[in-house]
Amino acid sequence: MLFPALSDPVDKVALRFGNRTLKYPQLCDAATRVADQVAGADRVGVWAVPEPESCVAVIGALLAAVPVVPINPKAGERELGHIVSDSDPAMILSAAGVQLPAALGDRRLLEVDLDGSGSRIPPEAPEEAPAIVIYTSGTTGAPKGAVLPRRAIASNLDALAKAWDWTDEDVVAHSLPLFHVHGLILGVLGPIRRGGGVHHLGRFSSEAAGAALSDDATMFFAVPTMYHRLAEDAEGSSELAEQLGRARLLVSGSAALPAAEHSRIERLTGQRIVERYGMTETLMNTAIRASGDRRPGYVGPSLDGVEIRLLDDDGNVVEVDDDETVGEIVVRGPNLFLEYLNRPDATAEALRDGWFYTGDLATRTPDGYIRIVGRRATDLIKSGGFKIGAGEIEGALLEHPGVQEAAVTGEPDSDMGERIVAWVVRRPGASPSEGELVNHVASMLTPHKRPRVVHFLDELPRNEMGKVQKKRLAARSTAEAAERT
Ligand code: MLC
Ligand code: AMP
Repeated sequence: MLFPALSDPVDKVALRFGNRTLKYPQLCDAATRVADQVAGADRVGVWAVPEPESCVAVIGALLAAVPVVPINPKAGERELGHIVSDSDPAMILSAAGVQLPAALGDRRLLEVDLDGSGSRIPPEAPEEAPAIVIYTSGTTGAPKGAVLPRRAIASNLDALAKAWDWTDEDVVAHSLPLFHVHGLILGVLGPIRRGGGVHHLGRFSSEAAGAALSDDATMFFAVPTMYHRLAEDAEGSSELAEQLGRARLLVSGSAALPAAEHSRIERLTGQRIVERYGMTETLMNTAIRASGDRRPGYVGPSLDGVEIRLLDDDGNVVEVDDDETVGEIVVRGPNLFLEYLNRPDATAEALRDGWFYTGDLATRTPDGYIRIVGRRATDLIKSGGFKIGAGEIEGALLEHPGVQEAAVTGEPDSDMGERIVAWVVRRPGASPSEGELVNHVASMLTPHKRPRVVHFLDELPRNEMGKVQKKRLAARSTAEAAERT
């Protein structure tokens, strides 16, 4: 059963978004109502605004065994069009009064009623049934829909609960978006599976995070960009530092937390952040245990039930756990997704003999601690914890009439981890500005995929095969940055 706490709901807060709260009995009624309304649908979309309706929609559809596609409400026309045509949802569930964009076409809209009440909780679906389809970027092309079964969600949340002593007494505060694994599965379904609370802050701010931890929250989930901003603010606010110090657990994930940031938070707040490492397709693979050694720069040992191997360049298993020999992380276990929707080719490439090839490069210590040192693909960028494919942005830039050639790289950024940089050759006679190109990408895809910097060049550096030499672009950018300082 995915949500045992809904079978016999107790009178305590399940969801809190600002001053809107839902207790378990109301959540159970409203979600059961959604389950009645979507029953029999092949798949439904959820317009994933950070409001309780989005959570009720997802939980209700899961009760009805109807697979859910959470949709980024800021997704641009191109991305929305792709998600809707690829996943073909029978209807879109949303909060009342939301204006849905034309790119959703003529999909039926269903407004979630928080005061609704349904008949009864339907019988539980089989463990292998698809539960959630999450769109995730690759190096090229449009995002792929990773189909996660109920088994992956349940087993992974239970493994995390064991790792973190996570119980129904915990309230998880966060301000993560509800259309990715981190915010939706860990940050909403996690607490509800435990029978605990979710405290969503809406938009991220250090002040809201501090206030939640002074109030009801016991755990805080965030990406490294947020911890960077918290550390910056806590430098000047002993009140914030003290509030962060009250947490039972501060958890970081979705991108590498620099060891220096880990130490800075510890110096300011007395808290040692717990890191975990995962992916859309695998959910969480490793985690530092609440009672374990919280080593900066390490994402901990594998979670219970999850097998991790490191493979060298020839595909052989790295047998030495010396924290020096680097290999690609491949993963096997109940946490894995089923497939990429409509993409058997991509599924076969990523999932071989039951092992998922993550593309992440790492070392392992003799006591099993994984240290992530890089990534196979240079065309994947992690910015603010969002995974972004360079090819997707290049494609969008090339659709601008003023752009003749485009290349996109990721560069180190102290706030975002990596920032998206575009290199553009303009068409003769055309002179699109940086702002125009940034807005073009933000509206076609989504604002978080927009380049933060655009360089205009006469030509892109290419090798004899005609391939753009991105390393030379990155070197050029580093040299320019050095000149500016
Ligand atoms: C800016 N904006 C624009 C714009 N420029 N809108 C339209 N056109 C433009 N040209 C808007 C944005 O929409 C946004 O609005 C606001 O301006 C600021 O945008 P931003 O600069 O992109 O946001 P920023 O403050 O930098 O965001 C930082 C952040 C965010 C950390 C809050 O990156 C974030 O939420 N990251 C979380 C990513 C995440 O959850 N990843 C998990 C993936 S799962 P508004 O209204 O939105 O503020 C995974 C697996 C695992 O990785 O292991 O967890
Ligand atoms: P996504 O596809 O958006 O789910 O992103 C998954 C990727 O995020 C992984 O393949 C890693 O590259 C990265 N990632 C997630 N958690 C961590 C972490 N704790 N440290 C380093 N990288 C991470």
